[in-house]
Amino acid sequence: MNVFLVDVRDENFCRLLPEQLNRAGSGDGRIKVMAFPPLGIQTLAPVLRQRGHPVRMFDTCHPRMKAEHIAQAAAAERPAAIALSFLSTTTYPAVKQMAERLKSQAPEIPIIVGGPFATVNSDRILKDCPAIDCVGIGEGEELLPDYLNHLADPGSVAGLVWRNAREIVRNEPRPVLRDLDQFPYPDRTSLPIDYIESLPLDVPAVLSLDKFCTIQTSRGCPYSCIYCDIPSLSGGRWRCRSPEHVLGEMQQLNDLGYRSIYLTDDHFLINRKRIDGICCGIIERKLEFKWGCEGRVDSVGIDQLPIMSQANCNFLAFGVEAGTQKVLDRLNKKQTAQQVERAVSEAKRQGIARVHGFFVVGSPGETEADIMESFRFAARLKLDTFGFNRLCAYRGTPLWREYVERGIIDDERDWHKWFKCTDIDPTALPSSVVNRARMKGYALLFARRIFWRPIRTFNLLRTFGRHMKTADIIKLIASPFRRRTLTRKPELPARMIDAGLEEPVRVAVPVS
Ligand code: B12
Ligand code: SF4
Repeated sequence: MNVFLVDVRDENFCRLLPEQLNRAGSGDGRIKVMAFPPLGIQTLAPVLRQRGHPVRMFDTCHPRMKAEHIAQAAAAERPAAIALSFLSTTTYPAVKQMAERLKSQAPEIPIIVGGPFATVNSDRILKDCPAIDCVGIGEGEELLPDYLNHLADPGSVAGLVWRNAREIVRNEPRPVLRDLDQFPYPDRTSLPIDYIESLPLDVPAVLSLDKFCTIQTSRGCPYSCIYCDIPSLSGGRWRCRSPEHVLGEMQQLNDLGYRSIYLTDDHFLINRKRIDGICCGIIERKLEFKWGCEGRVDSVGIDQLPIMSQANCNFLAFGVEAGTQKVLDRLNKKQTAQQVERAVSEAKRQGIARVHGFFVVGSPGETEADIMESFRFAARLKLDTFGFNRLCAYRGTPLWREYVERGIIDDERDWHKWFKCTDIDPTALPSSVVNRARMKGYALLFARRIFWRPIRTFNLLRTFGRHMKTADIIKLIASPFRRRTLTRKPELPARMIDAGLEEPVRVAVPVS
């Protein structure tokens, strides 16, 4: 059965490569986009084909794969179903618009949606958007083929939430996949798009023009940081592919000419033996690509940094989050500043070229002094790059549930929104104070950087300089001091709107 697989993009996280960087333009109609590849549909396409279903893939970052083009193709080709894939809350309005457009053009073609946000909000999506016929919960490898084989009998498809006349039916759940080695490798060749390794910023921060792709070698995470959806998506369990299966895919990527690979695992550094197996394989097979991953600072994998470095790992991102134990504990991070220092130093000592720190500001209970301490902490660490984002609450996280219990969020009316804590939580500092502290913090961090680590700073700028115009590098450095304009901004909770409030009522200023 013919099926369309569509990755619906968040426009804030993809951008066509600027013309002047498109040196390697081959003139074959392929386009270059600064974005992560759509690994969800790339993963599902070959599984569907293996089960006998022809697939056509679309990625809406392509200028000729927008809603109108997909609607035209659907009207001409009449696929048996259209599957829309998307990751986060921020993309839901685009998905809704896409579904409405496709439905108006081809009403008889069923539309199924899936991905992390859809998994957490299935019933509500169906109530909210009549153009969407059903939602697939969780992993799609078995669910989607099962659905295509039972289009006339959706009640028999485990994991499906669907509309039966006006009633929304939630079928029995589908167990999570046990054997992740059983599936074919993702299809990275069908889409006419080259994905460029970049930072998702509002200036074109291209990291390299090497052939780039993502790979997922494990799923899930057993921790429970209050701002993270992953434990609720994975049931708090970590599952992995065997090193042999991963290496088979890596060999294929190497042979296809990929020279830069990013692991999108939620927690790659969790199992020492497995890291060892994968890294030894990369070395033995003489695979040529460089790769990067994310992990916790307290992971056993920190002991594997020497072999990771030998196996061409050149990028490692740690969730540092904050420089005070008080804030780390409030975030339920279950890590200490000492563990952060050890992990970052060890990564640098072992020669990992770029070590990145993710920080958050504007957490509940955080004071201005805490924010400044996070910046001072970042300045002490041997990090190469860092990002300080405002803490946000997404549905499915412990923080969201806390806000529902505290009466800040109305789950029924606010489910499709996401919030900056500073905008809604009276125990968080006001946005204006956080912005001011963040600018001050960045200024301090940059000054210390240039003074204490001039060579590293110069090398980093040189990396950017390889593919970026000087004007853009200046814009990039200035970007923390400018307001970023998102195409979709966080909203306010329904109760605050009812009460005509633009800020939470702060009865007392939080003290440290
Ligand atoms: C890599 C990644 C990114 C990359 C972007 C990837 C991309 N393609 O553009 C970057 C760094 C840019 C990014 C940015 C953001 N991300 Co992000 N990201 C991830 C991460 C770590 C992995 C995604 C991935 O590669 N998965 C691997 C593929 C194979 O899985 P998949 O796409 O989910 O597909 C599987 C299933 O979902 C299902 N499926 C998928 N599609 C369909 C369709 C149908 C019909 C069916 C039945 C099934 C199905 O089958 C697939 C195979 O099993 C996830 C965490 C996670 N584990 O999901 C967070 C995650 C999705 N991101 C998240 C967030 C919040 C964001 C941001 C909003 C962060 C921010 N404030 O800036 C932005 C928004 C980006 C966007 N919407 O495009 C949250 C979403 C939570 C929420 N409720 O919204 C997650 C869950 C992380 C978290 N800690 O909670 N992200
Ligand atoms: S932030 Fe990282 S460590 Fe924390 S629950 Fe999410 S994936 Fe796990």
